Amino acid sequence: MAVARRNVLLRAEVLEDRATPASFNTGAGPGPGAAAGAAGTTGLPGAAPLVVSGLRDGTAFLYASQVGGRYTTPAAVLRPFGAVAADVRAATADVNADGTPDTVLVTGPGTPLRVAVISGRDNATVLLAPFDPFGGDFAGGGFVAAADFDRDGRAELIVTPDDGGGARVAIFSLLPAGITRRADYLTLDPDFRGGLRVAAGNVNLDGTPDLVVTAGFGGGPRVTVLDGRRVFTTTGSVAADKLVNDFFVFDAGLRNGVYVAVGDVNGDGFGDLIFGAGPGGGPEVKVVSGQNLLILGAPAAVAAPLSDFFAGGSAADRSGVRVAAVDADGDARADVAVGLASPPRARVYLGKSFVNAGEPAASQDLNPFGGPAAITNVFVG
Ligand SMILES: [Ca+2]
Ligand SMILES: [Ca+2]
Ligand SMILES: [Ca+2]
Ligand SMILES: [Ca+2]
Repeated sequence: MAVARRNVLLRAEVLEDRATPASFNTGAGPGPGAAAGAAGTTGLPGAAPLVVSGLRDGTAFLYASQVGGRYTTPAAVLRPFGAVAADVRAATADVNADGTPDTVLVTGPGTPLRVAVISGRDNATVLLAPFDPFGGDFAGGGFVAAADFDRDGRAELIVTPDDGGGARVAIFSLLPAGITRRADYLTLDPDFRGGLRVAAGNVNLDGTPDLVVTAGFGGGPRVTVLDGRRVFTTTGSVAADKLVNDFFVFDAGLRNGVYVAVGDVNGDGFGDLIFGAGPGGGPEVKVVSGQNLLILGAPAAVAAPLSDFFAGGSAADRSGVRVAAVDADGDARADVAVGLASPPRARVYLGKSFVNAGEPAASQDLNPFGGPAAITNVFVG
């Protein structure tokens, strides 16, 4: 069976002439004289796109990376679910093994949960038409990550429910025969009803991406790290299937959950865990060394993070901060994108700009939302 390419629910437009300037905070990073390349849809070779979303109209803005690791103007607006009154969340990875990262999207709260994949080749072709990953039209929203666990070139889709959906993880492969469920289990705390957030990246050095899940709304800042070699076979709660024991990354008394991403920020080969405080908390970002996590254990690694700061410099913002590991400049260090609410924007820090535990002096702010839109949650992926 050919991969479904129904276009009925897709709206994508190329925005090459969209005048949405990005702003640069030039600390130790690339100077203002560094030329930003012409905005294109393919981006810098070796780098990957960034997806920014948060409008409650089903849209996501895709930025292609440009010279110097910059994202200039959106190359496309993705709207695979049509005109839904919900935000969307995204992740990027090569889902169909054509060498180009694709965009995996999931709906937020307020509409029956759907997941879709848009080809990165043209940011228009529907590789996977919207489907219900859990069945039952759960309307509480979800989160997605994408990583190639079985290393066949096709990134798996990992889906977790948002608030009200339980501690559930479902993993799918988009095979030539169609979408295939590879795993579906409860993890972290099977009794928890606040949903999970999810990320994937190779934390140890075995070349297989690992799966990191964190508690959602109402949960403590608890983290589970599942060995990527066991994500298809684990029951979700066996210690031997985890790289480390579960741990708390912020004060265990907090009840906002935590956002998470995985990327090798310091370039030592081990994927690092990038955490963002949940809604209700300040926009605290904490980067924990994957190597320290594995060698020293979680308490020591969390106590001495690679980085720990309030994004945007304000602890007064109480909307939390969503995080993503991206590859803006194609070097060996993961770059970090965060979603901030006041004012709504995404901020991107290049990995090389992390020189101490404070907020990197150099960053780039992106606001694709068209003015002071009333957005409380800015998502990055
Ligand atoms: Ca692809
Ligand atoms: Ca795969
Ligand atoms: Ca691994
Ligand atoms: Ca690392």
